[in-house]
Amino acid sequence: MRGTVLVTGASAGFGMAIAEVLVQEGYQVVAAARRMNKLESLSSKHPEKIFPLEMDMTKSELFLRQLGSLPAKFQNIDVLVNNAGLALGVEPIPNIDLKDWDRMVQTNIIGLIHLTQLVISGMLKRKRGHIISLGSIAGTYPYRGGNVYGATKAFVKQFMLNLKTDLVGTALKVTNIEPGLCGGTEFSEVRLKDSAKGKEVYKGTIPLTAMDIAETVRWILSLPSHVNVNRIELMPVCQAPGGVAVVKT
Ligand code: 8X3
Repeated sequence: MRGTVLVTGASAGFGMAIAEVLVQEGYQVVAAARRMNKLESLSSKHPEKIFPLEMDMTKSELFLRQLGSLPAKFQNIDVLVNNAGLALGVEPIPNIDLKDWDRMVQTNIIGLIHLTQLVISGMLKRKRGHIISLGSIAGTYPYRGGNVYGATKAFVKQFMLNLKTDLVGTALKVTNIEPGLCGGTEFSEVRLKDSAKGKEVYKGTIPLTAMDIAETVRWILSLPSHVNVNRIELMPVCQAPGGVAVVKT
């Protein structure tokens, strides 16, 4: 067994693909998310290797108890994959819903930092561990309507770089993965609050897939113990980082 991985947001998309790829790779996985039915069907495929854990990223006050309730063989987390996160809304300011902003901050920032802090203490004691977060290109490149979503991902990027800096001199690794346009997940359907419009986003493109991200995680974890990937940015060939806005009057 290669080690124990805790993947948040494991009920779909990136999280589910990462859980499946890492099980193939010889890890055992704690698959965390709100939707237990999805986690249970994932874990039924690999009952010895995947433990479903009900976890809502907006309820960080429960994390300590939830981690403490894990079966003994899943207690020592070697790799934390902070995948849970969401975008809500695509409208530019001021056409936003403050509840959406709060939920993104609560999930993408507060939940992530609280869980990371809890898991790191065990990693430091065991002198072994890797924190991997799913950031986004939106944390680097602004775009209209990206407002708080992009800002949460900029936070994640800087938090991960600062975490690496605080942990230098230990054996722990820290990585931020920053994907661009990625299809076949619930991301755009959640963001647009509309399934058909969410699918429309990818028409005429060949986006990244959840499997591309899972393979990136597999590669990062395969590197020798002295190599740390601080940040890795991925876009599909059909996307580019350019696009500085100019409005002519
Ligand atoms: C979202 C990336 O390119 O879909 O994290 O806005 S993109």
